[in-house]
Amino acid sequence: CAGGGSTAGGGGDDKVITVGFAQTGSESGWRSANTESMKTAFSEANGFNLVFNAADNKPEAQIAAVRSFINQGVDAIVLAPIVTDGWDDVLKEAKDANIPVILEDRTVSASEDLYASWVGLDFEKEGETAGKWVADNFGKTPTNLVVLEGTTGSSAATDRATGFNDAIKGTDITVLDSQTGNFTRAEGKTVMEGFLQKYGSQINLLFAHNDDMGLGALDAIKAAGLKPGTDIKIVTIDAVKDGMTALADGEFNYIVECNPLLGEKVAEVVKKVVAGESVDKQYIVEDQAFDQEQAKAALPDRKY
Ligand code: GYE
Repeated sequence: CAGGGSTAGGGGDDKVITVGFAQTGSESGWRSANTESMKTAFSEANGFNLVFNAADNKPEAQIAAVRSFINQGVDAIVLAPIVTDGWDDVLKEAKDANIPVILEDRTVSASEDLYASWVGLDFEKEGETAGKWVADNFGKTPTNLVVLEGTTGSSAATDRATGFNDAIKGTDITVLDSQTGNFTRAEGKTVMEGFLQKYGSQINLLFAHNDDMGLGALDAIKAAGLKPGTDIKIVTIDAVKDGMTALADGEFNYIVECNPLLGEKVAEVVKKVVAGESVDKQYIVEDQAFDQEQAKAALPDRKY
């Protein structure tokens, strides 16, 4: 692994680039689509040798995976950090070993000079878009809300909460409860069951930080004899196929998109960084939002 600079032969296009990708795990439909997009972009046909690791959403396991990529002497590391904090040491080790790190999806709190670039989404804006819709539609009548948060300490959960809470400030909406469901269907269901036991039909509205937790909550709501989308209105983030189907079927009320198809952009950035070319510190991919009618129209062409 020649430290930095251009490789012999100039173009460098014919040299296979070995990339270690530290994925969070496989918690959601969004994650499956993201993993697939990354594997397609980092294929052999595109000049890559991909070493893939999924850490089952355990931060220590993900740090160990990055450390093992450093020991293997990969050409670049791509990291989808489970949580924001705790990356300083291992990112310094990568830097000392002259291995560039590119973040995808979520980001870290470590100093910017410890990574080359971040390809991600504006999570705060996603939360704000969800909150604005809630405020516009329910903000003027007393409305009780519960929240299913994403993984505690992840930038996706932290920033979505910030954007959402800012947008509902000063409205008649009361947050009855807010707990993590770790971005999974199973935990979304369990936590929603708890909310229903505690608050029953007082709950008017659910905001879930992703589709999967909202989909898990559907089971709990139906089991409690309530009608999702009617008795309890549901707002989520991601817009994966199953979420969009629930929206088109009237069981969800609004979804803010979060685009998981980041692979191509990440691969382009990795190629540039390895070739010693300059890249931006961050690339933010645009998202849209859907109501029930828009979901019906968009569903047939949905890629994920
Ligand atoms: O919304 C959720 C996934 O970090 C944007 O993680 C990602 C989030 C996504 O598990 O479904």
